[in-house]
Amino acid sequence: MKFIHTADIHLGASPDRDLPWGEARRLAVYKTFEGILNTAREEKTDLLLIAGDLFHRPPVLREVRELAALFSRIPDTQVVLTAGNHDHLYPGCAMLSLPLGENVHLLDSQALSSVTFPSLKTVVHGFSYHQPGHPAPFPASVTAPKDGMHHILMLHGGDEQHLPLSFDALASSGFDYIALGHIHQPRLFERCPMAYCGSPEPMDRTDTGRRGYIKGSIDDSGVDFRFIPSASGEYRQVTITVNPASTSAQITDLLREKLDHSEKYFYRIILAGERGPDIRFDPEIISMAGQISDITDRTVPSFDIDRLLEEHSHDLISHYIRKLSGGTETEKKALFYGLAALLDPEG
Ligand SMILES: [Mn+2]
Repeated sequence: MKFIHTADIHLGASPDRDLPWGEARRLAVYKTFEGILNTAREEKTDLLLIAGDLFHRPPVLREVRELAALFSRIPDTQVVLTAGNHDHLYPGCAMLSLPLGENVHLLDSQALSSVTFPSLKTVVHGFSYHQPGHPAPFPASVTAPKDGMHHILMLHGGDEQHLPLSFDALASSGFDYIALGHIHQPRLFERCPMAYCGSPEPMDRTDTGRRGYIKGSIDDSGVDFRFIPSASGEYRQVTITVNPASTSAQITDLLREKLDHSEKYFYRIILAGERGPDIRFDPEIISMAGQISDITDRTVPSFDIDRLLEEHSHDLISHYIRKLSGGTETEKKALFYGLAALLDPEG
């Protein structure tokens, strides 16, 4: 039995919508999902598991019709899905109003329920969110029935407000595979057949690193699963350590040289180190170096302490310097921040 495990597709999301590549990112979310369905069709995948947050928000009728049309492209694949915190169900919602297709099984109950596929010798268990939150933890007492069938558990959550999970309890629950969703970073557990597949595309600039889904198989000899990269875009974080001589133009040149300018990569830039006391880095200029989503300036101004003590021997500045000249890195930072405020001609 071959399966694909995905979650957190967030159809309808528009990552980086305020940036020049926003439209391309919006389309990538759709295209990558379409690509997973194509893979399921080409490889005759038996089971497609979608562990919550297929949509970015509860879908409207139009979106559910489009989804049903997409699922009709893979009639030989059984689709099991649950609603997550983003696309939670509610009475009369579009997801519950329209048929999704004969091959599609929405585990719509708030309580754990299941769907059985006798020809696959497989039972899939899961539940759907009916609210945007789920502070109640998943009961540690749930275990897989021992009836000769393969049992798969789908869960969406794992943080404090969304189904707190005990991974230890899940590891000994006896399920043949546990398909987790909600956390966008992929995580394959080593001690047991359990994985967060992660989102197929990064959803925002904090989603750094690779993104994809899980492909696996279960038979009487056991389970096998691996991560398959699928994202057409990737956010990367790059730290530039400046020195007192650095300028915005120099950093821009450095980044132009250092960054991979493939369309695939989007960069979050962190500036660290000591900048010249009269330097203010201009994010607009630095952003011209490539596909830069945001810049965080963590630099501290550098001061010539001996010269300042001499120049300000009779005022507040020298008093302040003496008070904070402890020598630890934290004290130095505090001293420099304070001096920047005290000496700032515009402040
Ligand atoms: Mn979620």
